[in-house]
Formats: sequence, structure tokens, C-alpha cells
Amino acid sequence: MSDLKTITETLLTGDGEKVAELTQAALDAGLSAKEILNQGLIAGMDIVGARMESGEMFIPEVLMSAQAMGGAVEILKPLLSDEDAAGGGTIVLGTVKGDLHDIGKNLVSMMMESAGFKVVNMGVDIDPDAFIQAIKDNDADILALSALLTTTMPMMAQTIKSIEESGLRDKVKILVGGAPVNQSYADEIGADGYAPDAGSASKLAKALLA
Ligand code: B1M
Repeated sequence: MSDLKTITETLLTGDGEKVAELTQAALDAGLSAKEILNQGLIAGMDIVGARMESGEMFIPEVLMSAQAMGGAVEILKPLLSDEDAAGGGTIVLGTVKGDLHDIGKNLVSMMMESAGFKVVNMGVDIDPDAFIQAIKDNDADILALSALLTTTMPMMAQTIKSIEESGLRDKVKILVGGAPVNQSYADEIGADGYAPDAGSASKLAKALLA
């Protein structure tokens, strides 16, 4: 079995220690952090998602895999830096209210930080008013919203509406992303941009401030 396939298979067992060990071994063997992330870890989480949907895996097992992924991402973090740093700009980032998924959002945070942005990562289940307060407190240039559930996508629209009502809409660019989100939804709710993955989110943030 290839190194990446072993990482994927081990992620499915939820053995965080072993996944971390294999991640380090794959790096030592010369695989890139990006390959390990995309073809080993994210590939594994896709299988976890499919098994969750079909009832083969339950929430506690899914959480163990998610935690194992988090541990491996910590190892890859310093190596996933973007080549051309942006140098400046403050981004308030969070997962919208009602949504507890944070792995993808934390990858976005990491890519943005390594591109030179100051990132205020607010966490998950964030209320529109809390986003508004954070934009004010940090004098943010960009608000980045993540949602992983079709049921929480409308909270992106609600957050944007609240920001409009607060009078801050002209002050911040709004970037949205997450598995169920797409460009046409971003357009529909009046976001300034949509990115399908963490790398392009960081690139788009740079473009929005250029
Ligand atoms: Co959840 N879950 N989950 N879950 N979960 C999904 C999303 C699901 C697709 C699984 C499935 O059924 N196939 C499904 C959603 C279905 C739908 O809405 N259509 C689902 C469900 C139903 C649920 C619950 C409702 C289950 C239940 O309780 N019955 C529940 C909801 C809880 C809540 O949020 N209120 C729930 C709970 C959980 C756990 C807590 C157990 C756990 C989350 C742990 C955590 O995040 N700390 C969990 C997990 C792990 C998943 C799956 C398996 C993996 C998600 C993940 O981390 N992927 C997921 C299935 C899947 O995605 N394959 C699933 C890896 C990550 C790197 O990818 O987050 O997509 P992702 O991020 C990507 C891009 O989307 C993008 O960049 C990243 C890659 O570079 N991106 C952005 C993300 N945010 C961005 C923001 C941007 C730009 C890009 O700009 C701002």
C-alpha cells in the first residue's frame, strides 16, 4: 500500500497517534505537505463522509477521524505556506451560526496566515452580531464565512444581511466557502467572492484587497 493510501486507511480507524506518525514518515520520505493533505487526509475525510451518510460510521467515530486529521494538519501547517506572501490585511473568519464544522475553515485560516494576513479565527457557530463586533474590534478588511451544511448556508445570507443593516457592508469584502457553497450561491447572497478550497481562498483574499 502506498504511503498516502496507508494514511487514508489509518484516518478511517481514528488512530490519531498512528496518523501523525505516518504523516511525519511520508514527509521524511519526500512527499509534499500538499500531496499528504489532499491525497491522504482529505481523501480519507471524503470516505468518512460517505460512510457517515450510509450509516456505516457514527458521530463518535467521525469525531475521532476528524481529531486525527487535526493532529496531522498541525504537523503539515508550517510546510503549507503560500509562496508569495500578501503582507497585510485583517481577515475575520468563522463558521456560521448552527454549524460546528471547523477542519476546512481552519485550513483556510492557516493558508491565509501563511500568506501574510492577520486572521481572527472566531471558531464555529458564530452569530451574525458576533461577526459584526469582530469586524469593528479588528478593523477588518475581509469577512470570511464557512458553512458545511445545506441547512446552515442560509445563515451566510443572514449574516450578510445583518452586516448591511449595521452599515459596515461597504467597509468589508465578504468571502464565502464550504462544501455545499458555490459561485452562484455566493452571487445570489451578495458575497464578493467564493473559493472552493483553502489555497484559492487565500489567493482570492489577496485579489480582493489588490
Ligand atoms: Co458533518 N456533515 N455533520 N460532522 N461532516 C458533513 C458536512 C456531510 C456532508 C456528511 C454526509 O452526510 N455525507 C453532512 C452534510 C450534508 C448536507 O448538509 N448536505 C454532515 C452532517 C449531516 C452532519 C450532522 C447534521 C450529522 C448529525 O448530527 N446527524 C452534524 C451537524 C453538526 C453541526 O454542524 N450542527 C455533523 C457533525 C459532524 C462532526 C461534529 C461529527 C464532524 C465535524 C468535526 C469538526 O469539524 N471539528 C463532522 C465531519 C468531520 C464531517 C465530514 C465527514 C468531514 C468534513 C471535513 O472536515 N472535511 C463531512 C463530509 C465531507 O465533507 N466529506 C460532513 C475535510 C475538510 C478539509 O473539508 O470542510 O469541505 P471541508 O473544507 C474544504 C472546502 O469546503 C473549503 O476548503 C476546504 C479544503 O481546502 N472551505 C472553504 C471550507 N470553508 C471554506 C471557507 C472559504 C473558502 C473555502 O472561504 C471563507
